[in-house]
Order: sequence, then C-alpha cells, then structure tokens
Amino acid sequence: MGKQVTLSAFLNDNTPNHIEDKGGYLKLFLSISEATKWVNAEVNRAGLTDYVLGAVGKENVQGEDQQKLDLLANDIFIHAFQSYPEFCGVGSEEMDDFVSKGFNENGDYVVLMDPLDGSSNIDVNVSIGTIFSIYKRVSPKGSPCKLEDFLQPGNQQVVSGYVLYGTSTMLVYTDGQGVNGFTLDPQTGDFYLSHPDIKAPDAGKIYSINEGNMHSLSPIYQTYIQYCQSKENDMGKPYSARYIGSLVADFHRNLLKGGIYIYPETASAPQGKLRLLYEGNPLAWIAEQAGGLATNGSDRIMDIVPTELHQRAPLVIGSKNMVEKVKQLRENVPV
Ligand code: P6P
Repeated sequence: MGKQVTLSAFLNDNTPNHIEDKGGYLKLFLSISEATKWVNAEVNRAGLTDYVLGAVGKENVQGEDQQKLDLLANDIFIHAFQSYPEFCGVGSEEMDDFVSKGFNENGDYVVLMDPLDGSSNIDVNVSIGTIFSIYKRVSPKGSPCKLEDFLQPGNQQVVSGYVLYGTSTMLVYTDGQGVNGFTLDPQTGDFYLSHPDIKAPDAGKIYSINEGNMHSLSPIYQTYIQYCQSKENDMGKPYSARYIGSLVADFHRNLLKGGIYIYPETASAPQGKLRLLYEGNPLAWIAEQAGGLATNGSDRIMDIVPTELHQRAPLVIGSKNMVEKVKQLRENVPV
C-alpha cells in the first residue's frame, strides 16, 4: 500500500479556497473525527456493556423509540462540537430544538446531525451511521445562533458527510470539491484516505426501498418497482433488491456500486419518513458531488427551502440515470 494519507493531512492540503480560517476549518473535522472514534468504541462494545443496549423507554421528537446509544452518541457529538469555538450551535434528530447553550456566540458554523441513524439495528448488530451537515451561520455573530441559521437550503452547505460503523468504520465527506472516503485504522486511531474521489456509476442494478409499503405507494413507485423487477429495464434483467433498514449503509453501498435508494411519500407518511436537514441534504450533496442525483421524486432536494427543523421530505437518491427514470415516470404516470 502506498503512503497512507491521514484525514488531517488531506484536509490541510485540500482546504477550499473560500475558507479564510484554515485552522478553524481543520478543527471542524477534528471535532467530528474525535467524536466518531468515541462513538465507534461504544458501538463496537454495545453487546458487552449493558448501559448502551436497548431502548430508554421514551420517544424522540420523531416519535421513535430512543436507543440508549442514540442519546450517548448525541451527547458525545455535542460535547465535541462545544469544545471547538468554530461552532455556535447544533440541531439534532434526538433533540426537539437546536442548542446554542455551551457554544461560542462568535462561532461561524452551525451543524445539523443524525447522531446515530438506523439505531434500531444496534441490538441486532447491523451497520449504523452518523450523518452531519455544516452551514455558515446567517445570524450576526456575538449572539446565540438562531433558527434561521439551521433553516437554510441544502445548496448552502459548507461540508456534509457521514460515518458508517460497518465492517470497518468510514468517514465520507464533501466540501464541494468532490467526495473522499477515509477508513479508521483501529490500531493507530487515525482515519486514512481509502476511497479518493468517489464517483457514483451513472447506472446500477441495485434498488433499495421498503417493499412492505408497496400497497401504500403511489402508482409511480409501484410502476418503478415493477420496472426494476422486469427484463425490460435498462439492464435487460431484474435488478437486485437490497434494503437493510439503515440509510447510511444502503446509501454507501449504492454510491460505490451504483444503485438507487427511495423513501417516498406513503399513505401513512405523506412527506416520507426521512428528515430533510440532517438526512436528505447531507447525503444529497455527496450524491451530487459524486455524479449522482437526489430529488424528492421530482425536484432537487438541495433546493428545498426548509420551514421546520425536523421537516421530512421524500428521498430518491443515487445513480443519475436511475433517479432520472423515477422523474420521467412522475411525468408520465398519473400520481
Ligand atoms: P422503514 C432508520 O430508522 C431509517 O431512518 C433509515 O436508516 C432507514 O433506511 C429507514 O429509516 C427504514 O425505515 O420504514 O423502511 O423501516
């Protein structure tokens, strides 16, 4: 293996030109990578330490059972972000409102995160992930951050990324200069560049959707699923269905191999299940920067102007040709 490039060395050599404070920019990532290593250690021991397995017996703002590790991961990330003066606040899936307390009122950035997505998989040892999205604040410095700092469209993101706690632990991010993936070496505790300049194949033969919802889907998605299963699709043979109930794992596999992930509007979830600010937008930027696409079925996810911190949006994301096929169906199949 050639000379291994650490995350910090890579960031040092690849800071975007628009970033004035290079040191501060590096610290944004340091806070995330330090927290990730801590979360990774807890995830890897989840079966051995009774304080992190199972649910806490209450629901988050989404009405989902909070897992002990959800809350632990949330606390770990908040602590890490508060220890860097670059941040003025954080919004999280696990908290009803954004938090500015304990942050630097002169911080330039806010961060939105899903600290542990797919956490219902923790107890059954299936891969889970962290998703994060960083914006420049729009409210005046010297005062606490405001909701407007968080309600920015995805096309204003400064950095977006995810961490996948899988067979190995990977951090994948974009800052508008392409997508790069880093793998954690548990021996050295460093992230090393393992997937430089990730490009999503324009087409693929993997489709990821919960087919259990088939009868509550609109005709567009029922038609698309039949297209994926037929010999008349662009591959000339049925695609493979891969859906493990963990967005980051499904997204990452499809990004590398080519594929599409869909969480559409359903009868019970008219805006879909996934959250725009800390699931849709960060993954959408990565998909686009890798040559893929991300829509709500028709419109670009990153152009949606948010109105609420936890608002949901249908998500159709992955290989360009596949996302465009869904959009064509929407134009031709009655809703
Ligand atoms: P369903 C996990 O709760 C999650 O947010 C994503 O990680 C995953 O893709 C999706 O929901 C699974 O939802 O309704 O298909 O079980």
